[in-house]
Amino acid sequence: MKNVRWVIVGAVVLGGLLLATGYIVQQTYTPPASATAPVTPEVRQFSLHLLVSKEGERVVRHWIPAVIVVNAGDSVILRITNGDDQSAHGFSLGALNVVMPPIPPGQTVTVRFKAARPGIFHYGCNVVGCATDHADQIGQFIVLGER
Ligand SMILES: [Cu+2]
Repeated sequence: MKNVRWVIVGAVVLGGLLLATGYIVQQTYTPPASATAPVTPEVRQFSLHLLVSKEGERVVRHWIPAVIVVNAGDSVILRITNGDDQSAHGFSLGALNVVMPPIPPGQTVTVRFKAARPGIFHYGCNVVGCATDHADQIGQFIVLGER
């Protein structure tokens, strides 16, 4: 009988704590404005570089940044620099109809376009045969938004 009484007291105390905790969490939690506000299209600018580096004896080229994230509807300005002083490289983000002619060594070009639809797209060099690592010169362009 004594044990049953302690079990009941424990259950009442535990239930009270859970209710108080739930009440406090409910009273103090407010979602951040960014989670509730509608996304307003912005103009987003990025500098994108095709950088040349060495991995051991092998010369490799990487787009930096390798991932660009924008919101659907944003106007995007890309300043694209070919950091390779030996050969021309291009830029293509075909899924969003962005295709640039070959960029001479060391040169920078600018392109402006609208991130018209959400998705995960790939960009890369479109000068076939530019270098042995041509196929590795890729990056991701992520457009956030509801489909
Ligand atoms: Cu290339």
